[in-house]
Amino acid sequence: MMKLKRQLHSLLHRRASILIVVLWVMIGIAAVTLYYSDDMNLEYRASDNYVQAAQARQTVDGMRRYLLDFFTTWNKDNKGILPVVETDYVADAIQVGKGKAWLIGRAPEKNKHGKELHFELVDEASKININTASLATLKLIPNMTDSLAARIIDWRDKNDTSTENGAETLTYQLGTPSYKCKNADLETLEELRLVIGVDDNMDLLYKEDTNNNGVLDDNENDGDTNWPADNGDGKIDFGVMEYLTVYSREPNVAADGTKRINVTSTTLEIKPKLTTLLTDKISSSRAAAIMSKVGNARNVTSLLDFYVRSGMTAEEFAKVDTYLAISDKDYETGLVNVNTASADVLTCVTGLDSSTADTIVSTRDGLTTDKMKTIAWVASILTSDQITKAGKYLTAHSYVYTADIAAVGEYGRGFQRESMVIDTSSNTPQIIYHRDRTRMGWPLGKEIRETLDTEVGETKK
Ligand SMILES: [Ca+2]
Ligand SMILES: [Ca+2]
Ligand SMILES: [Ca+2]
Ligand SMILES: [Ca+2]
Repeated sequence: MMKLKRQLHSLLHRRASILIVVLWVMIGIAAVTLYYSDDMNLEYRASDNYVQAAQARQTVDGMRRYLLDFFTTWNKDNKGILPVVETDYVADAIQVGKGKAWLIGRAPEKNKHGKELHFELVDEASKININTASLATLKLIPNMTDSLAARIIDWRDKNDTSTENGAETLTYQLGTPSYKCKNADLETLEELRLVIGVDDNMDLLYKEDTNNNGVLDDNENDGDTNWPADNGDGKIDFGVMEYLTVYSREPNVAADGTKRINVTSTTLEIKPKLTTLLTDKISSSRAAAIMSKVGNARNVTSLLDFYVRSGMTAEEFAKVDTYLAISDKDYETGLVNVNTASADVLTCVTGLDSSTADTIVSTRDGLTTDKMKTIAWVASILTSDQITKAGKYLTAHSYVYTADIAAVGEYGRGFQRESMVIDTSSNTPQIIYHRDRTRMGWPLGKEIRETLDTEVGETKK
């Protein structure tokens, strides 16, 4: 009997507790309802933003189609030539359906300390190729550490012999989790995180530019107040990712689809091939004169070297440039484009130094796009020693571009950011890398945000 009483009591008690809980929940719901009914607009806006987020994604897709279309047409007459923003394509506040899009670019020389956003495609040949760069070149990259440079070399080289300060499988297997050193090329830059030590020191990758827009945002210049920690000196300090690529390559195929002639070849058939080319594209008398200069030149090291030795004018060289290569490989990987690389990147190239890099950058500012179509314009800047050492790492062509697309939906709401790498080296341009970077946050700064808000205000009046 006592037991039953106790059970009943406990049951009632529990019921009472449940009732109290129910009451509390109801009061809670009422409070929440009151709170939100204060601003009914909020729920409306949430569903509205859902629609506009979808519009922003559609806008990115529209941009993707626009760019693939653009390069298909561009390739017909200008393969390997850098298209000029605003003249050849658009990149700033482009209306796509109900949304708008921007191509986040870089202008390191015009925009030294990262104050202003710049809109353009990013030429992958404006960066150092992490798979072909020497240890010395890697070490010269701003904010690179000697040990990371050595570890990159060990990560990609096929052997298991550690470079000084480097790390091979033996070291990787001591870690948790333990894995092997890759001993092969990097396929994406994100793969850097697998290189030992990088994941514990992510700062190396992006430094102050945590949203990777090339600009010093407020939180990137306020010291420790807001993430990330930065030095608050009003200048942008980039991580190593800014300077690196895995994509730069050019096909050893001329614009008309024929295989390029390797000017560094010492085989006998080169001479008649070159003579025919020069005769067809320039004239038979000039072909004879040019061949008398380069015909017996041993050890031509690069196109730049070939051009200088040949005694051609820049105009003559422009007529044959697309038919010439410096190897028999299908692709030349990792050449740096003198038309687009920053002084920081050019300084890293074997054989160049920072004062030469500065001269290259200041000289090209005054050049017409026509002059920039070949590498000839650099000949007067470099010493013959520099031509021998650096010439083989330089190009004037670009085939691979990053489109870093930021988009909003109608009324400037909703937001989407996607990066894609477009390889234009075949006749059909292809997207070889694609990444959603929406979670990196708003990359377009305060001004564009305000402009979008003002536009909405005007539309709703
Ligand atoms: Ca290795
Ligand atoms: Ca930034
Ligand atoms: Ca900060
Ligand atoms: Ca700084």
